[in-house]
Order: sequence, then structure tokens, then C-alpha cells
Amino acid sequence: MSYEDDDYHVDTFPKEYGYGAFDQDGLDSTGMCSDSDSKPRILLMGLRRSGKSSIQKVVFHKMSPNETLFLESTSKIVKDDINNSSFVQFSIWDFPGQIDFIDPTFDSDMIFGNCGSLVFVIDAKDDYNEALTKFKNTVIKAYKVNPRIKFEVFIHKVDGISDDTKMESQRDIHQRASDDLADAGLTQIHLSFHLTSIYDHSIFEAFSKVVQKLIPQLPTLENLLNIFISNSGIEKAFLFDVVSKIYIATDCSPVDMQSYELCCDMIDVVIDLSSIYSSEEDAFDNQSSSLIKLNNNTILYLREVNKFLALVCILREENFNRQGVIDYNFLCFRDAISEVFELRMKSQKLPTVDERQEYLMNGDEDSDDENMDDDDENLVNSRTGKIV
Ligand SMILES: Nc1nc2c(ncn2[C@@H]2O[C@H](COP(=O)(O)OP(=O)(O)O)[C@@H](O)[C@H]2O)c(=O)[nH]1
Ligand SMILES: [Mg+2]
Repeated sequence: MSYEDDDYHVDTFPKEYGYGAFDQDGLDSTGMCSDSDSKPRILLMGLRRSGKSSIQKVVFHKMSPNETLFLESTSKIVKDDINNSSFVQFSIWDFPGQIDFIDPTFDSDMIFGNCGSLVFVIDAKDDYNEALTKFKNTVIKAYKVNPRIKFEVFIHKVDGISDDTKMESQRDIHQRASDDLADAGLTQIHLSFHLTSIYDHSIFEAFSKVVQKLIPQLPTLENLLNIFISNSGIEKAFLFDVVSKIYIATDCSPVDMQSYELCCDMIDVVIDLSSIYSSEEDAFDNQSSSLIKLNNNTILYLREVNKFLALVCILREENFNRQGVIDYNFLCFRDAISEVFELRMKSQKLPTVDERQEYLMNGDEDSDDENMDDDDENLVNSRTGKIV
């Protein structure tokens, strides 16, 4: 797909559904900030012009890919809080390419300390020797401060590159990065590679995977989705964060890019139509649903979970005869999700003395995620109607 291709738009989402104003307040390199300190942090690093700011603008601010041509280069760290009261809560820090770790004002303890993921962007269209050296130095520095960081390499701008060349670059970068890190004695790190471009859905897919690793409730959500689809005759289901179109969970069957793209397009269609024909307050709420029949006997079925989350399912037309069962199962699924939410809220806030006493009296003091998994599975099992 070339720059001129006009048939792909990611900017159809009405601005009022956005995450709120983009925080343009640059931080100094000591990066003192208030709210975002408590949320997991995703750092975007890489050489100048590798595409970091473009990625952040396209995925989280609905900028169209062509508009990124006019982005100015980033001169300070720019933080952006992604906070939509759902499971997707983190802050993204976009770094200027020329940042220098040897600079004494660069406070690496503070920068890497609360970091969940470090996304390192490498321009695949450019000579990547320098990028690989920078990557190695960055990982060594970050790992020293925080060994739990997940390192995600985006081999970026792979639009207009043949599949063979893509695979070859990925293999080469993977090999050289792993060798460099092994030489530095780092073999235990969490390192993943993704081929990305802002001109197609690959950047959304890659970011979905990055974000999923930061959601402690992921196994619970996946479990709920597995139970839901197997009892409803559904082939594939994605739980979407509607604003960014990243999927925060899916069932255990493999994801194919085409299904993901179809589901993303469906979200765009529903949002566009709702915002044209509904009043502003109820354009997109938990009553929203939509059904699209494809010409290959497949149905796309979208249901709103809440203002920020939507479930999009792919199923065969004949299985939709029992829509009642699917809808009933969906309601159970939605209830379960809101219970997971409540537990998350509870576990985030410190219990008051009274609550603590109550927990102790119920013998239910420990509300960690593993316990949530069991509870939620039982919850759905006991309520889900099954197609026989
Ligand atoms: N072909 C192509 N160009 C991209 C892609 N992502 C970003 N760019 C371009 O790369 C240039 C540098 O992007 P920018 O986001 O400013 O890079 P940064 O310095 O890393 O923040 C811009 O002209 C973008 O339009 C991509 O996926 N494909
Ligand atoms: Mg930039």
C-alpha cells in the first residue's frame, strides 16, 4: 500500500469519543509528572524519524497516516495518559530520538522504574545498524534498572515491502538483536518482534499484543471469551477497546489478520452511523448492537459491553438461528466482565478498616487475580446456556 492510497482511513472516529486532550506538556528529562506515575508506562523509543510519534498519534489519536508526514520532530519527552476507565489504562511516553543516556539529567531509575513495556521502533526502510546499536544500549540500561520490562521491537514502515523482504528483515534483525544481547549476557529478557506499518492494521494488532501483556486480568478475560464462544456456536470473538480499536482479549483460537481487519472496519461503520443518526449522549451505549451478513455465509455480530468496550463475533450464518441463546450468553458474559471490573476497582483502592474487617470475617481477604479467575469461570459456567 502506498502513501497515495486513499481507501484506508483510520480517522473516522468522532473526536468526542477520544481519550481527551493530548497532553502536549513536554516533560523535562527528569520527567516529573503526577497522575501517570501510578499507571503502567509504555515507552516509545528508537532513532529520530523511525515513526514513534506517528504510531502514537495514529493508534491513540485517530490521526490519518498521511497526516503524520507533517508531524514535527519531538524535542522533549511527551507523555500521554490513556485512561478510559476500562482495562486499558496506561501512559505512553514518546521520546525524542536523540535522547542520550549518558546525559546526567536523564533519570533512568525514574524513567524505567515503573515501565511495563519498552517499544523500540526500527525503520525497516532505512539502514538499521545504528538502530540496533542504540537498541542494545537501551536494553542494557533499562534492564539494569528494571528486569521486568517487556521489550517489544517494532520493525516499522513495512508498507510497500514484499513479503519476502519483510521476513528477511525480521529474521536478520531478530538474529542480530538476540546475538548482541546474548553477548551482553542478557538471555533472560522478555523480547518480541512485530512487523508494523501505520498504513494498515498491523500497527493496531501489534499494539494490541503490547497492551494485553499489561492487563493482569487477561487470563480471566480469555477464559470468559472461550466459554462464551464455545457455548454460542461462535467461531471467533474479539473484545475491543472501541476508542483505539485495539483488542484487549480474544479467545484461544489463532488470530488471522483478515478477521481482525473486518472487525475493526465494523467498529468504524457502527460508530460512524451511530454518531450521524443518534443523539450525542446515547450514540454508543450498552444497548448498541449491529449485524452484518457477509457473502460467504458468515455473520459479523457486534454488541456493546460498555461505553468503551465492544464484543465483535464472527460466526456461521446457520448458527445465528439461535440468536436468543447467543444474546442470553452475551448478557452473562457482560455481567461477568463488570464483576471483573469491580474486583479490579476494589483491588486498586486500599481497603478501609471496615472493609478489611468484613473481608476477614468472610475469610476472603485475598482478592488477587488468580482468585478472580476461578470465581469468574464458575460464574459463567453456572449461568451460560448451552447450544445442544
Ligand atoms: N511509509 C511509512 N512511513 C511512516 C510510517 N510511520 C511513520 N512514517 C513516517 O516517518 C516520518 C517520521 O515520523 P515521526 O513519527 O515524526 O518519527 P519519530 O521521530 O520517531 O517520532 C514521518 O514522515 C511519517 O509519516 C509507516 O508505517 N510507513
Ligand atoms: Mg517524534
